[in-house]
Amino acid sequence: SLMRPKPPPFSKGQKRRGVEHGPKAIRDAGLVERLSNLDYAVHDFGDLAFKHLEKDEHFMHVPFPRTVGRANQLLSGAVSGAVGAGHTCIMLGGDHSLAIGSVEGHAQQCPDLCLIWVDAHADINTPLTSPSGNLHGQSVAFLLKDLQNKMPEVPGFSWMKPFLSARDLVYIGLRDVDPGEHIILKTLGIQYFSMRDIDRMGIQRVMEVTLDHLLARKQRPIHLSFDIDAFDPSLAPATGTPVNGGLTYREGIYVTEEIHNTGLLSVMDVVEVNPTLGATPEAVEATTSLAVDVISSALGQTREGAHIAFPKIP
Ligand code: DIR
Ligand code: MN
Ligand code: MN
Ligand code: MN
Repeated sequence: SLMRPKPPPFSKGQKRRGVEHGPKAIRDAGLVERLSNLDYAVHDFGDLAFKHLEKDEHFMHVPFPRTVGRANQLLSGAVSGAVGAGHTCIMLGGDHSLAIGSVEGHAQQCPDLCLIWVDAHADINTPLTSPSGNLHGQSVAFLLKDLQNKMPEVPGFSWMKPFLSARDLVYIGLRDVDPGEHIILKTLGIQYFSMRDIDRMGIQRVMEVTLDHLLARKQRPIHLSFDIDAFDPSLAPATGTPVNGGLTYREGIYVTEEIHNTGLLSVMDVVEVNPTLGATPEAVEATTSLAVDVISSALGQTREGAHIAFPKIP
């Protein structure tokens, strides 16, 4: 099987520059080598070339709507092409607004996909509920059919229609949810596991309920959208909106191991790694090598070890 890192440098879904350097930093941390060691034939598509549009006024208080919309349109085509060619696709961000194009492109090939969103944040604001205006806090709202009549027509996004049902989405790791987002989560009955739920249930039970919720009726492709800020800031300091009390290393890796074990992972996003925000080179290195670990784990690296079929003890 062939897997393809597809890293678009991009930062216009939020206000802190630098996150567009995430893909290079994750590559430099050895991603391709690690995946090759897992016996994948890795094809690195390189970076997509996103244009910054000169005329791109705010929509309401949302900055760069056309630039973000256009970038996601391009990304959608790239992800759709890779998945359509039969490959597992890794999308490196860039900020989390890129999940709009990534999930949309995936859904073009796999309309029955389900979505696991691992994040400190719910990213489900609409332009009307968003306190910041930033599109990286609104990605999920663009995807959901259930919010269609709550979403204004944002310039730059007329190429897409919402396609995902609220019941096909599960959140893991939430701990910074805006009031408008909380109304949406509760009103739509979205399945979520906040850090409090992880404390209460343990990550093993959380994954059992997550996979049961999404896959019990029918096995289908999984889109894993992993915001590095889901991890505790002590592990992933180089990110734009860190929130205390996040996933431990072991909880995060357990999530990706369980998703790998379904055999259904189809596309994974890894976003919000910002190498310009680490306080020290070590802080940046910790964050990028964590990103490599979590991708490797999602693609089958195990903690217990592994061997090819039917070997003999040497
Ligand atoms: C906040 C922060 N909920 C917003 N969101 C972030 O701007 O909508 N998402 N940081 O990753
Ligand atoms: Mn996010
Ligand atoms: Mn986040
Ligand atoms: Mn963020």
